[in-house]
Amino acid sequence: MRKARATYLASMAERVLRRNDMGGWTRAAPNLYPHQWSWDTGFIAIGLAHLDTPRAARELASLFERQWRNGKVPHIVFNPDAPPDSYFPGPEHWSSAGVYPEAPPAPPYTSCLCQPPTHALGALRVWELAQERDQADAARGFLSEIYPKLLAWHRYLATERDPEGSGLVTINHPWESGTDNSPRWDGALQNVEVGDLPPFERQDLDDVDHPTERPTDEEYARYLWLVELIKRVRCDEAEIYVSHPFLVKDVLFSAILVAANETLLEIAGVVGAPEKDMALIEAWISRGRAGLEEQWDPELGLCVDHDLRRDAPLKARTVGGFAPLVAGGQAPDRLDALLRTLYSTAFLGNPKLRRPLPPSTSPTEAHFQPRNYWRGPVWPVISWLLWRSLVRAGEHGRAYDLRRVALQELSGGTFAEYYEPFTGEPLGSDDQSWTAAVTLDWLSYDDGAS
Ligand code: 2M8
Repeated sequence: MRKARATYLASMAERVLRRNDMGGWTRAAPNLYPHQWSWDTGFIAIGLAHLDTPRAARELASLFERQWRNGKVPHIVFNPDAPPDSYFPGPEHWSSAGVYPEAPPAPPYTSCLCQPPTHALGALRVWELAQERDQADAARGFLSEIYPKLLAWHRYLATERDPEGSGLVTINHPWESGTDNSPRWDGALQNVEVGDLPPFERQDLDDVDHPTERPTDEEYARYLWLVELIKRVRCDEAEIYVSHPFLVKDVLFSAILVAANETLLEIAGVVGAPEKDMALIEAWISRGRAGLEEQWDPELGLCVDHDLRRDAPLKARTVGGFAPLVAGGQAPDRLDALLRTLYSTAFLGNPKLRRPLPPSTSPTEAHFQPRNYWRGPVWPVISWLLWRSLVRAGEHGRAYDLRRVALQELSGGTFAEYYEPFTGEPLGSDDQSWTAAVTLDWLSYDDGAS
C-alpha cells in the first residue's frame, strides 16, 4: 500500500473511532451494536492508544467501572441513553430477573455473561505508546489503577470458571466465546432443549443486508433459553455448574487468557506488584498451556473445545483450533503442526480464498457458510490475534505477509465486521469499531507492508 493511501486509511479508521465515541466509551458499531462490549473494548483501546493514550486508558477504565464483585467483567455494559428497541436482548431483558447479588449497582445495567479477556493487551499497548510520547507518568498511574482489577478478573476466570483447575475456561453461553454461532458450539447446543420462551423480536436482522449473515432464529431461541436459565439462578456460578445444559471448555478463550496473563505479568513488573502475584500469574500461564495441550487433536492438527456435559470433545475445523498459537510458548513440533494446518488447504492455503486470510470456519468443514457470521467469514480482529501470535512465535515473515494482505482487504475503507472469504465482500456492520482499531494498529508498523 502506498504511503498516501496508508495515511488516508488511518484517517478513515480514526474517523470511525471518533464517530463511535460515546464520551469515555465506544459503541461496538453505529447501529447493530449501540453498547460497550467487553472484548471489543480491549481491541478498541489498542486502536485508541494510537490517537490519544488518556482516552484509550479511559475506555478500559469505563468498562472496569462495571466489574462485578466476584471479578467478572460483563460482556455488555448497556448505554442508558440508547433507545429501548435498539438492541435485543437489551438491559430490560437482563434486569427483569431482579437484582444479581454479584452485580454492581445499576444503572448502567450489564449483561450477566463475560467474554475473552483482551483487556490486559489493551492496557499494555496504552503503556507502550504513552512511553513513546513522554506520557509515561500518567500511563503508569493508569496501570496501577487497573492492575488489581485485571488481576481480580483473571482470578475469577481461573477459579469460578475453572473449578477443576484444568487451565481451561468454562463458558455458559456461545456469546461468551465471542464466536457466537461458530460450528464449535453446534454439538453442545444439541443438549439445550428450549423450554417455554416468550415470543421475541430480533433487532439484529434490520442492520444487515441479508438475514443469512446472522445466526438463525433457532440458534437465537437456544441463546435466549440459556439466558433465561442463567437469570433464573441469579447468575450463581456454583448453581450454573450444577444445572446448566451448556458448559463448555473454550480453548480460544483459554488461550487469550494465557496471552493476557503474559501481558499482565509485564504490567505487574511496571507497577511493582508483589512477588506472590507474579508467581500466581506464572502458574496460571503454565496451567493454561498444559490444559490446551490436553485438547490437541492430532487428526485435525488443531486444538478442540470440550463439552463438559457430555464429557466429549467438540471436533470442528475453526480458527478457535489455533488456540495454542495464541497462547504461545509451544514446543517446536507443536508450533510446526499448527503452522502446517494454518497454511494447508483447510485454511490459508485454500485455493478458493480471495486472499490468504483465516476464514473463521474452514471451507473444508461441513458446516462452513461463507457469508454467515462466525461460520466462515474472515474477521479482521481474529487475523490481528493470529498476526500477533505469529510475531510472538518469531514467525516474522509470515506475520508480515498476513498483515500486508489484511490491510489490502481493509483498504476499501468500510471497516466491516467481517468479510466473505472467497470474494472479499464486506459483510455484517460497517464502521465496526474493533475493525478500525486493528487497522490503526497494523498501519503503525512502518516497514513497507502498509
Ligand atoms: C457479536 O455478538 C453479539 C452478542 O454478544 C451479537 O451478535 O449481538 C459477536 O461478534 C461478539 O464477538 C462481539 O463482541 C459483538 C460486538 O461486536 O458482536
